[in-house]
Amino acid sequence: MTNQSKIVEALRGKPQATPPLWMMRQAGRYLPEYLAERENIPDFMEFCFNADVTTKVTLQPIRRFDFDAAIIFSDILTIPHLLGQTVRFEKGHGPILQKVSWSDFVDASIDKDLGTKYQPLFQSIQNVRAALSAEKALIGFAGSPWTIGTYMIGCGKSRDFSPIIDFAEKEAPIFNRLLDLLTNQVIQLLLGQIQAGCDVVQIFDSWASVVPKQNRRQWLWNPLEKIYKALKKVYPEVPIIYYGKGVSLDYPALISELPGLCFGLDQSVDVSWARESIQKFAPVQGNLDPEKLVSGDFKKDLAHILETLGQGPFVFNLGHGILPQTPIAHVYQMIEQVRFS
Ligand code: 1CP
Repeated sequence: MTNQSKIVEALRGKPQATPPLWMMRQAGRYLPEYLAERENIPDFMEFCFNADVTTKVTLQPIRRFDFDAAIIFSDILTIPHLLGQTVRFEKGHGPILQKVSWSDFVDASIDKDLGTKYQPLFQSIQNVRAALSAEKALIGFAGSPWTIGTYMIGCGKSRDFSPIIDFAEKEAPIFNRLLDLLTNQVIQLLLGQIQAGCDVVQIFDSWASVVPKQNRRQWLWNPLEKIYKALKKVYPEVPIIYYGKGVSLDYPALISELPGLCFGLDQSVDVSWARESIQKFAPVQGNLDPEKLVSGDFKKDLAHILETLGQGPFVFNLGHGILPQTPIAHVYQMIEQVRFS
């Protein structure tokens, strides 16, 4: 059965009278009910693999705000963690990944099947899908191979990406094998998520823009094409959203290569340009600045986004994840404006 929600319809190219909406990182630290659940399970990876709790927190923003889609609660770093590069989160630090020897790691990981280990996630997807009404979509996701790779090689969040680019260039054979194995893991994970009940999938490429122009084909677009083709072969009707932060100028070239792919716009993208260069040919999603949602000064920007993109195939979202310090009252105001203005 294919999903008929407004989001799925929009992502299949049909403009909606009122744009459907959800928010990247909508289940998370700005919500007191999420923080309360986190208190009970301080280990973040343990939290991610507890089907009962991920079911609950995935549904929290739907119950509170009635968004048009739920995004399954997990993290892009579950892949390295399950492959054996342990991921820890320390308060105020972000992720810390274990140091590993890359040639041993790649040799040991190349054919790993993580299907069994992902059972709690798939269970949670089944639970959430069963709890959602038919007009809501359930979104699955993964990081892009490049973005996951930056955390793996940098052993956490990088401020300076030059050591990673150096590694990718100087150790090209091993880096390319790592990207290949991540590409295969992302494919298996997304296929598993769709099989379990996700109606849409999104690929988060939050660090796409640090890739030098001459390396983008190899490090970003070839892996994306492989993922796109593998998913379309099995599930041609399931929309795929590519969110590449800071690389929207590359989108027009991807449209003809990857027909039907939907594009996430970050807050730096000029929406008039996006309408002419992207949305005439492919559905788009975005792009209110998350900082503006914190300050509350977003009415004009939001109106401009709706006016410019609202007539075409469009899903309203933020330009990046909601920030933890965002006042909840502002989220209600944003939704009100999208739905009733
Ligand atoms: O302390 C906590 O409670 C952990 C905070 C947290 C949360 C709520 C992390 C750690 N991950 C998540 C959930 C998460 N991560 C979702 C859930 C679904 C949703 O509601 O959207 C998603 C989609 C992600 C994706 C993710 N994780 C990305 C891509 C999107 C983005 O924001 O750029 C990235 C880069 C990560 C890595 C990660 N995981 C967690 C943190 C704090 C980070 C970012 C670290 C950094 O700033 O680099």
